[in-house]
Amino acid sequence: MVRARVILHVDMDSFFSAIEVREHPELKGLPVVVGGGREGIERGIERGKLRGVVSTCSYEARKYGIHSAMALSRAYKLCPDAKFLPVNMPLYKRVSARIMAILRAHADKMEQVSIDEAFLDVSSRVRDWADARAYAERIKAEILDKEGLTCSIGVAPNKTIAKIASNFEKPDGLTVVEDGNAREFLAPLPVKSIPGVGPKTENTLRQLGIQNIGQLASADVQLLVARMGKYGERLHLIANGMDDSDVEPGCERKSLSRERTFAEDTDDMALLEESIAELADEVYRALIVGGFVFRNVGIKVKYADFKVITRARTLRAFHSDLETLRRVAKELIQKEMEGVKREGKRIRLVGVRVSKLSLLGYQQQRLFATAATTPSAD
Ligand code: TTP
Ligand code: MG
Repeated sequence: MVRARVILHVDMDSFFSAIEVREHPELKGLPVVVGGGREGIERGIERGKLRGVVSTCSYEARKYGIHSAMALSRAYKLCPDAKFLPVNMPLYKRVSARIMAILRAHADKMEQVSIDEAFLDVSSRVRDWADARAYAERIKAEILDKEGLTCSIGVAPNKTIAKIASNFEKPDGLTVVEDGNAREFLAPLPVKSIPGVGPKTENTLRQLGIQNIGQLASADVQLLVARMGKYGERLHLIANGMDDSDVEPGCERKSLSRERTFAEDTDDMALLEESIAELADEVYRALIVGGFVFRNVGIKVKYADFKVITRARTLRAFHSDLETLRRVAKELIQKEMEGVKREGKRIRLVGVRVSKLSLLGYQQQRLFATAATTPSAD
């Protein structure tokens, strides 16, 4: 009988590009880069000028140094022979929803954290760590059988270690960290392997002579707290293999927003609309990575006198497309500016925000279940 909790973290391997390779088997084994829109890719390849950023790429393409969020033009320079494909979100969303449904069926509790990633609490379903490994192997086999895709799974007594473990042997990995081995497993890893530790925290820790998790585990907790407050205490616990955060079903994030301050205050409608459209694109990219759908779109305007207004509209149904996001944000700014034009006010900052979020998989299941009675899109 396992007394510790058994948590799985499942993360699909090179998700968007693996789906493309599945759909186009002739791409298997080749460097494949997914990113940008169809127009940008097709015209760009002719002119050698691709527009947009890399969403993801195959492991073969990663050998050339290509990675997510890199400009496509740079990826093209690194590997001109790679196959460049536009993002096909509707397809990836359908695949994601099916995979999340498979995972949900195997867990006491499941927490989807992005379009291709979830935590599963399987404590009541396995007898011991050997059984937990076999359980994770069965999940991998089922996803491969039903969807033709590989994933990596970390099995551990808590969420943080499970997440670190799923990344340990990627792609097609399976890493089991038993509760008794947690500190030993973590010790040699660099502190940046802890989810949430970025360059800033890494730098603070380096100044304290701490580079790997083992050093963090044996550091003086008072010193960490003095430098980093409560977060220092949490990091110390994590490094010692402790994290009692629960697998929480449902959507924790409430909203997503992006804003921009103009170099000079403006009332130029074309510039405002263009900025709103670009901010909507940025929000949309964050929605994709998070696997969210939205039901409320808002804008924020800060005037030259620093007065801030927000305007928002709740839609009748959940949406996940860029067109709706752009259209509603544009209508809101146009409406706001109609009144303002007459007063001759200038604008210092604009922002776009989506709220009333839900997770893609959850919503699609609900939509399928109630398709006959639910009114369609707003
Ligand atoms: P990740 O799980 O971060 O990456 P991945 O699945 O492509 O590769 P890995 O094997 O390392 O897990 O992200 C999941 C998907 O989210 C990814 O396939 C594409 C999308 N995505 C973006 O569109 N932009 C981004 O910047 C990132 C990080 C991901
Ligand atoms: Mg992934």
